[in-house]
Amino acid sequence: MKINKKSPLPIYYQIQEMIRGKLESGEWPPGYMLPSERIFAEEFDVSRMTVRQAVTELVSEQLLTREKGKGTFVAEPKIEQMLQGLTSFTEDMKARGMKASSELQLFQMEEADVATARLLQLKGGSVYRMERLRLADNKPMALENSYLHAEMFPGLGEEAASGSIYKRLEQDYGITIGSADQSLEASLASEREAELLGIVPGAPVLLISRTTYTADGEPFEHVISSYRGDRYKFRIHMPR
Ligand code: 16G
Repeated sequence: MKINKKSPLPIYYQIQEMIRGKLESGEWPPGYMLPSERIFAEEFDVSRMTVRQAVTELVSEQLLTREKGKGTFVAEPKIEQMLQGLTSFTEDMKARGMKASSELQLFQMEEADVATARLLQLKGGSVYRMERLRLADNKPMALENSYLHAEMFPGLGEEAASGSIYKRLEQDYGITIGSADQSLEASLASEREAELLGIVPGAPVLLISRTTYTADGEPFEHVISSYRGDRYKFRIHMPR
């Protein structure tokens, strides 16, 4: 493709449109590494600054990602998640033809803090605390920190964390999952979250907090999850 230096369209814009074209046609698929700024600049006989300007805008639109010391890549498409309907991570991924898996970071029984005890309406003070990195097709998507009502699930072991916890609780403990209250807010990845999620510290994450109830209205889990802001998009249908 040629840059038209006589065109009234700014050069950086022409480069940007050329890149957009390659993304739309699939010629540059997700994960593709873009040529370096230097090569781009030589090819189009423009300054590196101009190339950088074109690329920076596409990075801020999240169509491209920059990885320190590696280069600029075509971004993976975001997973679009409907907010209606109470589903599990495993179900969500399955519905997309993706394989859900988990890496267990922590599983222990502990005393609930005041806020968690209140949310779970605990009489005894114990919860199972479970921290799991959730992966889709082996790529990290979210870090989940769950607190489960310990008295409701006696003998729950660490192996329960490897598959779908919802399925396990329904099958082995006979609960019917009924509803959830959920909030969603913007946040920034901490050092630890970033390392586990494969993003840079301070990158945007979506913080979701969910309290889930059985069909009888008993709260059984409270979960705080950080979802990768570059991989997730939530959608809701709002009839008026
Ligand atoms: C979802 C839920 C989480 C639940 C998990 C169960 C959020 C925002 N939502 O990720 O509350 O514990 O699904 O998934 O984290 P599983 O049945 O596949 O283990």
